[in-house]
Amino acid sequence: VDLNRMKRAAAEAAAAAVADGMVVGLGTGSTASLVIAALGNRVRQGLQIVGIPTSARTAELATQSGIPLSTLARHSHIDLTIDGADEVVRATLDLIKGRGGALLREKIVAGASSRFLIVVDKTKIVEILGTHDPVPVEVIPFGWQATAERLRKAGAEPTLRLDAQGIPYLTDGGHHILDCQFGPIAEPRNLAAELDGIVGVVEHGLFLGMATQVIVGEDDRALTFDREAAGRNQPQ
Ligand code: A5P
Repeated sequence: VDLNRMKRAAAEAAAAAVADGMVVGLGTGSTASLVIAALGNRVRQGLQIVGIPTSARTAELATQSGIPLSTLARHSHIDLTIDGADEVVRATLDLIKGRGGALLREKIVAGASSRFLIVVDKTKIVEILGTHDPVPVEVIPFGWQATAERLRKAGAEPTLRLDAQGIPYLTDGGHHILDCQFGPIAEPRNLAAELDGIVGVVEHGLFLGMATQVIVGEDDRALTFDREAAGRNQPQ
């Protein structure tokens, strides 16, 4: 399978959903990077947008692509955010995110957006969250071992994420990430509530009821799945 082709098909379909005058949340990861490149091309052809980046890495990429950037301080309302995901349940559009380490800013930006559009290749589609991927949990470095113990009691097998040099990974917010293997997650809402209640946890990668649309790249085609508007955008 040619993953890049699938990612590009989804990314280009998503970039086409952006219109003049929009405030656009810019996601993080390889698929989101393809969206940023496609938007950069449209900006060069005259599209007028401002981007709100979800990571330092994305801010750099967007700047290189010629997309003007802004902040939530200046634009508290975002029209459309386009981001990748690590796992997607097609029936509910529930997600796991955060393999790229940007989950906290991604969740803040998504929560401030009218529409939250996800771009993935078809390998990300699962029946049940947790099938392939751990849930990334962003934690305060102070006492992270105690937080890991609490997560273990909640059913996780936590692993401290390391960077390429083998030292604990630091997020843009200066936190660590515990990649928490739960196995298939039967009740993601219960788990999200439990994680939210653990002291030392800053945020987790369960994005439930937030995505309004998912575009799935399948070879050269892009398939779109919508979610009803009811009850959306409640960050969990
Ligand atoms: C970043 O923190 C993640 O939430 C990404 O959205 C996710 O890892 C997707 O990245 P790829 O598009 O590179 O798979």
